[in-house]
Amino acid sequence: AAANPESAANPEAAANPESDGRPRDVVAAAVIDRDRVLLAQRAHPAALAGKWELPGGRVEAGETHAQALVREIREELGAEVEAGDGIGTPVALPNGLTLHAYRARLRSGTPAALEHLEMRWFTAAELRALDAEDVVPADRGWIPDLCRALEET
Ligand code: DCM
Repeated sequence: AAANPESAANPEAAANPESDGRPRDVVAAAVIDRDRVLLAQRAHPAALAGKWELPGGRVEAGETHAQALVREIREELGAEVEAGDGIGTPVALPNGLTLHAYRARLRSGTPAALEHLEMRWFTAAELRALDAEDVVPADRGWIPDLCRALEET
C-alpha cells in the first residue's frame, strides 16, 4: 500500500490540498422525489465525463455541509433543496478530499443540467441496471444505499 500522505510525520503533508486552507469535504445530494433519485452526468474532467454522479461539490470555508449542499444544487441544477440525513458511507477520494452524501428534498424550482451533460431521475430498478462503468467511481458503492432509500416507503 502507498504511504499515507496525511500522516503527521510525513514531511509531504504540507503539499496536501488542506494546506490551501479550504475544507477537504465534498458534499453530494441524493435528491429523492417519491420513487426516484436524481443523478447527473459529469461534463469534466475528461476521466469522469459522461459518468453519472450525485450532484454536489466542495464545501467552502465557514459553510456547514447542509449549506454547501443547498448552494451547490442551486448552482448546478437551479433548484432549491433542503438537506436531510446522511446516506451511505463517506468515501475517500484519490485527491485527499472526502465525499459525503446526504438525502435532499426539492423545495422549489425544476432541476436542470446547468453544469452537467444531462440529468435524469432513476428508480431503484433503473439504478440497478446501470453499468458500474457509467457511474463515477466514488459514487458506485452508494447504489445499494440509494436503492434501499427509494424502496423504504
Ligand atoms: N466528486 C465525486 N462524486 C460526486 C461529486 C464530486 O467523485 N458525486 C468528486 C469529483 C472531484 C471533487 O469531488 O474530485 C469535487 O467535485 P466537483 O468537481 O464536482 O466540484
